Amino acid sequence: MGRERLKDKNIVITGASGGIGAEIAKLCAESGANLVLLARSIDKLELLQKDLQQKYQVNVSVFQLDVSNTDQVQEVFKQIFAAIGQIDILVNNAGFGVFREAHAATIDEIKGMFNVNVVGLMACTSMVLPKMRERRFGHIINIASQAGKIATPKSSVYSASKHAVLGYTNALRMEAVDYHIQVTSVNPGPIATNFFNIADEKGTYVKSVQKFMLKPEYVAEKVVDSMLTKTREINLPRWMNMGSVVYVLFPRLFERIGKRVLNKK
Ligand code: NJP
Repeated sequence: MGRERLKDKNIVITGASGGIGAEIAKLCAESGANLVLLARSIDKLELLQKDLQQKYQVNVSVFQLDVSNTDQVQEVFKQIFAAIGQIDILVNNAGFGVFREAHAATIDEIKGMFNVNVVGLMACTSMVLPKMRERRFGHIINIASQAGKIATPKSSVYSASKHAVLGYTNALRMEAVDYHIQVTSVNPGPIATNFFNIADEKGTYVKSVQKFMLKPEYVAEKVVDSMLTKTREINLPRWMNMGSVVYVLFPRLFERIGKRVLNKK
C-alpha cells in the first residue's frame, strides 16, 4: 500500500529504542514522516535519530521517557507540543512482560507491568486526545497482544495488562469516532525481539514457538500500512486470532482441548 499519506505527518512512537518500535520508526521515516521517538535508552534513540535523519532527511526528535512516570509523561508531551506543534499519530508501543505463574509474581512485577503497559499507555493517550479532538484529526495505535484476547498459564499478569489495553482501546474507539480520530489495536503473537530476554528468562517459550515467531519488520509493515486508515484491529498471525474467536464461543472446551497448546511458557 502506498504510504504517501504519511509524508510530513508528525508521528510519536513510545518504546522506539528497539524491537517493533524501532522498525515502525524506520518505515515512517522512509515514508517522509517527521518523528518523535521516546524510550528510556536515550543513547539508542540518538543512534536511530542520526541514522534516520541521514538516510531519509526527515526531522527526528528524541526524548528520554519512562512511560510509567506519569509526571514525566506530562512534562515530555508539553515539550513535544512546544517543539512540533501537533501530533498526527501516536503509537503506544512501550511495554514488557514477565512470564510467571500468578502465585510467584512479585508485587513489583505486577505494578511494573501495569504501570508501563496500561497506565503509561493511557497517560500518553490522554496527552494527545484533547488536541486531536480540537483538530478533529488523529490516529492512536495501541500495541496490545494476542495475550489480550486469550490468557495462558504463566502470563496471568501480562495477559491481564493487555486485556486492559484492549478494553480501553475499544471504548476509546467509540468515544473518538465522532471526532474523526482513528483508534487501532495491534494484537500480535510472538515476535522475535528483546521482549523475550525479560519475559522468558529460561528460553522455554521461545524454543516452543520458534517456528511461528513473527519478524519485527513484518509486524511494523502491517502497523504502518494501517496508519491514517480506518483499520480497527490488526491480528497477527491471522490463524492465531481464530483461536480467540473459538475461545469466546466455547471457553470450557477450548481450555480443555487446547491445554497442551496453551501451555507453552
Ligand atoms: O519488545 P522490545 P517489543 N518506558 O523489548 C520500551 C508488545 N508485544 O518490540 O525504555 C518507556 O524489543 C523499550 O525501551 P527502553 C509488547 O508488549 C510483543 O517486542 O529503552 N519505554 C523498548 O523500546 C510491547 O508493548 C510481543 O528499554 C519502555 C520497547 O519498549 C510491544 O509489543 C508480542 C519502558 C520494548 O522493545 C513492543 O515490544 C506481543 C518504559 N518504562 C506484544 N519499558 C513479542 N515480542 O513477542 C520498555 O503480543 N520500554
